[in-house]
Amino acid sequence: MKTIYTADHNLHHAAYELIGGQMTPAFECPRRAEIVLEQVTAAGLGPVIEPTRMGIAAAAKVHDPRFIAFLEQAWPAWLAEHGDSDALPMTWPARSLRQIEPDSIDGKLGFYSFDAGCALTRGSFTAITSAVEVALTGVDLIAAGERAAFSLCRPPGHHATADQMGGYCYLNNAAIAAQVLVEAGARVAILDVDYHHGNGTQAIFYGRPDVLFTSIHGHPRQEYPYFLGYADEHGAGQGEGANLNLPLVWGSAWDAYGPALDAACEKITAFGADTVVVSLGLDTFEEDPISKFKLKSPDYLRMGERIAGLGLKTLFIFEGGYAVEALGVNTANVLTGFEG
Ligand code: SP5
Ligand code: ZN
Repeated sequence: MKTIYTADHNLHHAAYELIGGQMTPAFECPRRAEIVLEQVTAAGLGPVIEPTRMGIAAAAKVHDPRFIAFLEQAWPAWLAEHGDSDALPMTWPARSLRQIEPDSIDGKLGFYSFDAGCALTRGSFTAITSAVEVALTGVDLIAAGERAAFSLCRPPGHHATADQMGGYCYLNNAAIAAQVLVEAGARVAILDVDYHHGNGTQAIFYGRPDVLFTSIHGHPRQEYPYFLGYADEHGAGQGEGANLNLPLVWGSAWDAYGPALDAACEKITAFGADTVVVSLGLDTFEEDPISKFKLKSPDYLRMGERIAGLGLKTLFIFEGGYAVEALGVNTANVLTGFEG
């Protein structure tokens, strides 16, 4: 299958994140995409192509245009206020507070985020734009008749909601791709295998019957994003039944993960999907520095085989995974297992 990639992702490089009370070098770093590119190439999975430069107009199909405008305009405002340091929010419109967008750049950063995991830097918006283009070029390949494609994008997307960034995610690459596929006539299911619940993707499609969201992730009682991802979230209104969460406890290995993946795949088949968008996070790996599942490198071959067993058009979209040394091999293993 083809991999879509551009070096533009390097323009987004946060210096630090606050984790466990310490300023720590950002886990979501450019090297992640580089090592995946190296290993996808080494595995001989197929050509690597540049994205088509179509811009991000399609992002407004799932995101609030005011949020997109904020992302575009935040850096110059931050630079004028604070100088050339990473733009980070520190105050949020939490339960007792008013939900009104302020004029202050610090206030806007809080208004349009749900955590402090999303630094904006000088080149971030260009990288965010390129990630959407990488995802949408994958859509174009599928629409043109390819069975599968791999959108190797950074920054990731699945935590981003219609109007909030969080969890290293700014625009929701997978949700935008799924929406464009739906509008092209596909019946779309999303399979989110990132270790963290895809709260943004779930929220975007929660009231809709036409897109199925399925996710296997660390249990929100224990794990980020803490406030969504429970098993009793089935969808709302017209979307009732089109959401399936399969939370697993810390320490889960393939013996628990494999049956959860089977359950997600059975739901996708019952939904009658003809296309699956895979939010491909590799932070389920046993050596991931911020996660607590125990998948091993060969398990990713089995993951790819099981996804191929759906027999659907498949768009893989890169999400998380922070054990950088093994990240390339683990990603290539999913795609190799899929190709069979
Ligand atoms: C796309 C994606 O994978 N985003 C993940 C964002 C996670 N941010 C919060 C991480 C909290 C980690 N806490 C465990 C610390 C282990 N020392
Ligand atoms: Zn993750």
